[in-house]
Amino acid sequence: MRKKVILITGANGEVGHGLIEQMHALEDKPNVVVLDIRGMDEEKSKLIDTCIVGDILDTDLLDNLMSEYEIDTIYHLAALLSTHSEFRPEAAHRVNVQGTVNLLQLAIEQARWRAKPVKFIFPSSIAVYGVPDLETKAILAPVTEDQYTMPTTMYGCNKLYCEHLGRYYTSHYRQLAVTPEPHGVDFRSVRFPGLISAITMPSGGTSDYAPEMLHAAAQGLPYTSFVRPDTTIPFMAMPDAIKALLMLADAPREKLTQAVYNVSSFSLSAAEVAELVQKSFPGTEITYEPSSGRQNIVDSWPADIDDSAARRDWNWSAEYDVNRAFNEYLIPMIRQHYQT
Ligand code: AKB
Repeated sequence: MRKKVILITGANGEVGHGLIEQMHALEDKPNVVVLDIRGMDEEKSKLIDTCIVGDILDTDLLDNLMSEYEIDTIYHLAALLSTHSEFRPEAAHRVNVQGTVNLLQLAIEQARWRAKPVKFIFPSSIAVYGVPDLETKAILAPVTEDQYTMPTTMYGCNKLYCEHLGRYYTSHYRQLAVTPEPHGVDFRSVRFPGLISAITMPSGGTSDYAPEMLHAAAQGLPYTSFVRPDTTIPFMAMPDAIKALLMLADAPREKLTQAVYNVSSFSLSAAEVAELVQKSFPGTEITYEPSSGRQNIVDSWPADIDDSAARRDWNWSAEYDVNRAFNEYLIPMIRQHYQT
């Protein structure tokens, strides 16, 4: 018999770490297998069953997973983020799109073997949006899932396309076959705003100025922001991001009316982030040297997103508004992390 497991790809990133901790804290702990090209930090390795060091583009490796495990749910977190993807667009396409197709195929194969759908949880991003200009951004009401999906980055294009692939694999895969697939992929996606963790630093994203500011201040370092002070996008504290993934994975299938859901908690300008950071770490020097390329990317992301579908279908609500996020999570945890 193959062992029943949850598979997490890209688990050594900031979302993966949070997810692994939460799963480990569950009374009914699942068996967790992680796949990450960088391996797993030692401390987090203790919380999982198996770590496979490898590439989601390695189809032999994925075939081996097939024979060893019964995979019940896949959290497919592995991706190159928006800034990194702009420097290596074709590599980003391979990892972000072909990697996702490989995992979707693994899910389909698994579903056939176990005669039950495999849940496929996919973090998407506000990078799927492309607001045409700052005038439009200034007057936009919170955007719904279907508005302004005209991304300007390779990462945004990749995420948007993979959302569609997930919907396709769930609802239309092999639609012309004589015998339709009775079981398949149960794809569910959340579109995250910029995420801020007190513990881990993101790398290669374009919303990174907010967590970078906070982590620099907590270490007594000055910070130069690569976006203007008025730059505004939605953010979310990491515990809410993990909560969203787990809630969506647990939601009854029949309640879900769409494949992709916005989730949101608070919007802040870079200057407002700086003010909150300086309140807790007085004297931190924060300056602004906008880099035109990255600025344009963040300017194309909406200032706020509408998450009413997630609220309606699976009772989503963020636990951390801006005050709770800073006063009860980010500041105390980051102080502990850096012992300041
Ligand atoms: C990035 O900046 O690329 C990510 C994202 C908004 O998805 N943090």
